[in-house]
Amino acid sequence: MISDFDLTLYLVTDSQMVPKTKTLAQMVKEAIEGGVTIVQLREKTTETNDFITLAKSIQQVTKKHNVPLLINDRIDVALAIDADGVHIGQDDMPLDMARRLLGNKKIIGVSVKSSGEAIDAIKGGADYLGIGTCFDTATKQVSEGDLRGPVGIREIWQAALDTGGDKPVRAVTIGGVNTYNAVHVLHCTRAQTPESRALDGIAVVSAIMAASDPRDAAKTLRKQINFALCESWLAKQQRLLRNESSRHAEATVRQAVVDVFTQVRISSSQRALIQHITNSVVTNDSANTCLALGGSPIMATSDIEQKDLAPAISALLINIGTIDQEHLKGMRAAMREAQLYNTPIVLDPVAIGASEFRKTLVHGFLRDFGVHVIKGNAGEIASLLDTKEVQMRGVDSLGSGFADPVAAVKALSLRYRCIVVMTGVVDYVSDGITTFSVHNGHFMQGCITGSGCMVGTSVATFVQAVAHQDPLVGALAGVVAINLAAEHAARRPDVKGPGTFRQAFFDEMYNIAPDDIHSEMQIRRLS
Ligand code: 3NM
Repeated sequence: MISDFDLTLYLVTDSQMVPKTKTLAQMVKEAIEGGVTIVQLREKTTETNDFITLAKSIQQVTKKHNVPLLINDRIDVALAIDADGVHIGQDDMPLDMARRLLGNKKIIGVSVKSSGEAIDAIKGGADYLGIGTCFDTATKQVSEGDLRGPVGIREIWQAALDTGGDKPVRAVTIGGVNTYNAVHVLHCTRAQTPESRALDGIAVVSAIMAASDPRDAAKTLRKQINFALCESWLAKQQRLLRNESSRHAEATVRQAVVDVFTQVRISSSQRALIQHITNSVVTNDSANTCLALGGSPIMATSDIEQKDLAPAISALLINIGTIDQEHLKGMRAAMREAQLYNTPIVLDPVAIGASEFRKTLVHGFLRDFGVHVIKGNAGEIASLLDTKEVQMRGVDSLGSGFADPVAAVKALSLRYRCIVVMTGVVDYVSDGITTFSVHNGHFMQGCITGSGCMVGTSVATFVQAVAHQDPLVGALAGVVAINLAAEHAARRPDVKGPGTFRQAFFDEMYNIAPDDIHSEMQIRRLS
């Protein structure tokens, strides 16, 4: 078995995408200079002789740069030019025959679309897997039933890892992967065991082959991959999991929450821009919440301006409360751009259980975009988990909630590889490994409309400060800060009911100080 090759950025060629001014060999050369680590020559319609000539010209480039060249499907062509290996699909020559013909010194990769195929390929001695199809793609005809999304890809990856045992199991994913979604794909496909292992890389065709500058495209992709595999909080979490299990000790987290709160407050001369696309009931209250807590709200909903806004934004809050087609377009555009800058997204799936439309829409969001935080009440979390344990009526969660709330938030967090905040009389905040409960808050919050949405704003305002270090702490700071402000407001003698509470609530959000957080925060580590 060969394992000394680098799958980080895997280019699959398509000569039909090459512009008239360039040759395929030039494109491959530029792509390698930008950071491609392995190349697969894929020619579905080229005659054998032309294929061999083309393969030789590409091989000159790959050899010079010390990058392996694999041939798609055609073992005869691979043998003829002494390529580094082949990539075969399920309908191509069987793996054992290919291995007999090529021997043990050549790389053989196999396309797999299911756990069963992955298990067979691993048992059969494949050197790596190409797991597909991640997203829809214009490059290859893929039936809708073969689209897996990152969560589906992860299930296959996990099955491969479970089968491999001591064998070095390696894989990339393919299909619609590009600079916008590379980080999300690599995050969300992380297996649970061992130690939330990530895929070895991503395979792309059009993201490089159809780019006007393949060098630049490869460079940006490498930057995103590096972020996902080395610099992001999930990469850090993976490293920590290996070394230390008590990183989220309660005392450490308490201090970290105070620190994040202080950091957001003292930087108010350089307030972080918190972009909201939210519902029409709470827009004004959310903007005021953000401002009072130390952020700078921006409530731009049109899809047309998201590209311009994205570089300056520190966090994006998406709240589907009063969703319509225009807002939906704006939300998708904003999330797409946010991904390019690795800007944290806080998703509030308001009343997701109320209609099929909302459910489909949110599941589409979670398939296509990586969110840092999902915030919802028990009914919304239940709907996302596809359980009827907690029912909803309209925007409200009914009954006493989950029998095991920790298990619920952990399950959702592990499913989407994000922080989950579940609001209620007691709030729960989890990163899938560690879960905290928050016992601050006041029943008056339930007497004004939009108090749940304000928690979303608060979480976005604080999580941005530590989104790539420790978003669990940022989310906790957001939940604690707003709940403590509610307690302070409700205690005031001038508060007589919802109207005066609402006014006092904003005052107290503005007045709350790090010392208050330190002395009045009520959090408990539950797992
Ligand atoms: N194989 P793009 S999808 C060559 O699912 C290929 O196995 C796939 O192209 C699979 O990066 C695909 O342009 C095309 O979306 C991927």
